[in-house]
Amino acid sequence: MRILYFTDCHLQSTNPVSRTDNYFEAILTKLSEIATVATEQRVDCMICGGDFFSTPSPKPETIIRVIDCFKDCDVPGYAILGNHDMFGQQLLTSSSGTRMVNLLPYIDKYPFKLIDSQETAEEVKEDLFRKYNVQIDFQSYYHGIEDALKKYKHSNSDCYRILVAHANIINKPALFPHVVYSQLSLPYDVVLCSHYHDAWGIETVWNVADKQAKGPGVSTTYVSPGAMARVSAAIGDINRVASYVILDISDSGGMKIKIQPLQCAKPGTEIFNLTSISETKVMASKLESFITTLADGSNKLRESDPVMMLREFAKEHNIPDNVVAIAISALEEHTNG
Ligand SMILES: [Mn+2]
Repeated sequence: MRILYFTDCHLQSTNPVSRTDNYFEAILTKLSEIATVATEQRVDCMICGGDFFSTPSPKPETIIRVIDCFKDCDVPGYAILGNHDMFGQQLLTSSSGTRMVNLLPYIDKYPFKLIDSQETAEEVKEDLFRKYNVQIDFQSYYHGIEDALKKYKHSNSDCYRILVAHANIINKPALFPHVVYSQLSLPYDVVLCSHYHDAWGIETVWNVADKQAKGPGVSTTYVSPGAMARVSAAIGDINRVASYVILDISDSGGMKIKIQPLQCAKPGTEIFNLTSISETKVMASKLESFITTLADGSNKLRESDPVMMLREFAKEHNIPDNVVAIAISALEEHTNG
């Protein structure tokens, strides 16, 4: 069985401030390439790990363009919902039924079946998967998903099990809610990662001592291709090559996993406004040194109101309000010890 996996396309019709190219068209070109690869490589299905859109209310013309990208592709698609696909991290409900994402299951030509299961992973029981002795559990995003994943318990099974969950499943601890590979005790053979945009690559954790062993459950392979979208102009986004995964489970039980770069993805240096990034860095370092001066407080500054001084400094240097707010909270944190 061959599966094409990609995640976090963050399709939106407006251009992120840091991008200099046409972001909308760039993502659609990537989706067209996904459709072509799926057809040419004759994969059995495509899976998207969530955050297909940047909003739960994409415009109708955005939906039409997505349908258009996949019009010549008859490979079945499945997608879970990421935090960007929903409002208030809530399941699709009738009260939120006016959002465009809620209408997608009713559009025959929409190329992805949405699996909105949140609090427990839902096994999608399709003949396609059973034929290959593969079980795929899908779990859309919800608040607290990472903590819940740490408590997952499953019975053993003799089929290959794959988890697709929109959560920060990462390979080392971080400051945001997350679960690291070693905290998961799962019977999954493959975990397809999403949500966290950086790419960690492919890492196998062995569940048995014998590393030559083969068959379901002997190891868990975490596959992190990174987000297909590059929105933020953070270093990770500038350096990352947008990629997808080809997962191949052979009838004899062998598994091959490859992360493939998208041919159409341009280098980060060609799509971001690097001047604005360096200006932001200079601004941030100016603010940082000013905060240090205030926090040291070894002179008459101690007698003054540091927040007021910071505001004056920001005004003088045209520093945006959101940056000032971060600086003030950092200053208060520092002052309060
Ligand atoms: Mn996300």
